[in-house]
Amino acid sequence: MDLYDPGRIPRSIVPENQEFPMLSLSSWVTPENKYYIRNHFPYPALPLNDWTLHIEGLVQKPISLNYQALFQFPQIILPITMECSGNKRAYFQPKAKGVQWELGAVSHALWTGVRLRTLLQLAGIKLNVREVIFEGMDTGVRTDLPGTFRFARSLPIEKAMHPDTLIALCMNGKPIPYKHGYPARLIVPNWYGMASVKWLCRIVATDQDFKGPFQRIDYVVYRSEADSQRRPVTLMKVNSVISQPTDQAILRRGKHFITGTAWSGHGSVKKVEISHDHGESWSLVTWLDSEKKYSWRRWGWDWNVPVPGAYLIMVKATDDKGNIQPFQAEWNVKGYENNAIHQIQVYVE
Ligand SMILES: Nc1nc2c(c(=O)[nH]1)N[C@H]1C(S)=C(S)[C@@H](COP(=O)(O)O)O[C@H]1N2
Ligand SMILES: [Mo]
Repeated sequence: MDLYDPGRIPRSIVPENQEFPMLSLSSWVTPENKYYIRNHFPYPALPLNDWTLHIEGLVQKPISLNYQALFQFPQIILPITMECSGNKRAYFQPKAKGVQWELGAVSHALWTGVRLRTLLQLAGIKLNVREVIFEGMDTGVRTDLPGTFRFARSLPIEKAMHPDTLIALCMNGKPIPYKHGYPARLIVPNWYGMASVKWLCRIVATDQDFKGPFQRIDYVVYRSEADSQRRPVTLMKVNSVISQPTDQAILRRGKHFITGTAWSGHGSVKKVEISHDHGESWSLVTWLDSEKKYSWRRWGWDWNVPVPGAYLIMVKATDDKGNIQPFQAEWNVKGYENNAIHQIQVYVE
């Protein structure tokens, strides 16, 4: 164990919600004991030897596969940045209800598993299928509806058949840790984390629109109860954060290396700019990681500051589709998709 190991930052105990400590960003791949955790329900009971993944609904022949059987298919490995759509919710003004995530409801890991489409083709998915539903083993109650629910989400058929949508079995080269979805979880690159259903038990192909509460009530962006322009949360917006120094830090005069990371679910991050003069001038950062599909890119910037004073440091990312982070995020009732420019105040003495 390292002498200094901050672990994760708790945001709720049951269900367990914890952030990656962004200030400790030091590797491209997030270590397993720091990867953020986001749960809606208490942890499900651990499946012992009888776990099987069922694939049914509009297919020629429903199939059931056990853990060992899934390892017999070709294994794909992909590095992927996963961000909770509630990341940075704590920074909305006015406040938005829900877990008050600051900077760290985002992490980056290597996921290994089977292409979902390989399994759907094996089951003989029918031509009229429009959505594929994924059910987790975790269940619990909600405040807005009577009854017990399972965490379940659907994907449009095009995304389900995408070659990089995986039924993952390993995270960072080892079986997925229990808290991250052992024995198998869905991994949906580029989408916010809610799509990547953990503790998978059943996959159902359907020609209907899935109406589960985690599809229709949660993960929908709207500005007021009366808003008729509602849209589902899907791709991660271009976003970036400063990992060091931290907000309100007191620094010595001289040289500092400002670091952070940037990502986008719309493409790869092309440019990160930093300002220390309230946004009057912007400088390009230096990349610490190369450009890689689905992955965040850490960056650094040498700041030589001979003059004492208070400085506002801001960082702004642009992706290859031309999306740029806004100064202010689009406020919405549920507090999703906050990709506002991250700014910190530091004091040089
Ligand atoms: N079964 C199940 N899958 C789930 C969730 C959940 O509560 N239950 N939370 C989702 C959300 S909102 C996010 S952001 C990611 C978080 O994955 P992690 O806990 O491995 O970081 O898992 C998703 N998959
Ligand atoms: Mo999430």
